[in-house]
Amino acid sequence: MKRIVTIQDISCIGKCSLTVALPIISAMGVEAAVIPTAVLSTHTAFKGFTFRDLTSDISPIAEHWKKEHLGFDAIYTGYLGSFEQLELVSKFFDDFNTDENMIIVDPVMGDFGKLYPGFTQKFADKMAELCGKADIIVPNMTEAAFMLGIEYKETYDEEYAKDILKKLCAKGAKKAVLTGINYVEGKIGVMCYDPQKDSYYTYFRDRINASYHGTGDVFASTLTGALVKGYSFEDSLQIAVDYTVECIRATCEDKDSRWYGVNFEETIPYLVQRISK
Ligand code: PXL
Repeated sequence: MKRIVTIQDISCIGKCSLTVALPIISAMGVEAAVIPTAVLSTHTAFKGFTFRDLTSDISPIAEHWKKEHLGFDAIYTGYLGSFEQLELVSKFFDDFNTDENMIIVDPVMGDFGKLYPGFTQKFADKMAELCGKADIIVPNMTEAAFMLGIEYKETYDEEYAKDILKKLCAKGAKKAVLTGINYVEGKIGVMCYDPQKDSYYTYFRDRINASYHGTGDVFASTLTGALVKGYSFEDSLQIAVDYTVECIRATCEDKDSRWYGVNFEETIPYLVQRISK
């Protein structure tokens, strides 16, 4: 069985980060190993959340794994809460990256032009350095703008998105995927750039007029799972976008849905069926 290690926080309530990554990766038939970087009572969109930092556990966990000669088919990082964590994760990449496995970095830092609480421009600069070590990065436009140190644009065209992707890859990532791309009227999707082939790939779906927390985590977890399962990059992107759309649709249709995350649970059968074709 393939194995992914995912490094991010556990928000006890909030349907994001590890509470999303674990079930999705498992449902895809891939072992999910974790390094929880912090325990929060909720994600940071709630007021008054608690935050227990687990930075000091990262190195001992990694050292133990090295002793046991444990390895991973993919290393997937999400929300990271401090400069020290960025450093330790960078070291983790050095220790556990091989010619066979891949590193996927979701530089979780913000959305809609704003950074989440606690993040700064300096942090975005350091996150950009971590992204430089990745095989694939999956920022949204907000995260991309901060990592490039440019102004966030609410509206943009295809050329602008292409330029952003090129600039992101110039910082070292082997491929970049921009999520939540919306320059086509009524559509939303992803645009990717492969600098080795100098080629772009886009995949759009009809836009659903709703926005929920945790969709980036659903997307990145599914993408990583599909890649590890052996799907091509393009097919993996389609699977990840389609499942994310399915989760958003189910959330909109559910009158009892929670405001703080998507209904990825009742849509797991869709994902399982989708990858068993
Ligand atoms: O969904 C991304 C995410 C992950 N972890 C924490 C968050 C967020 C987004 O707000 O607050 C703690």
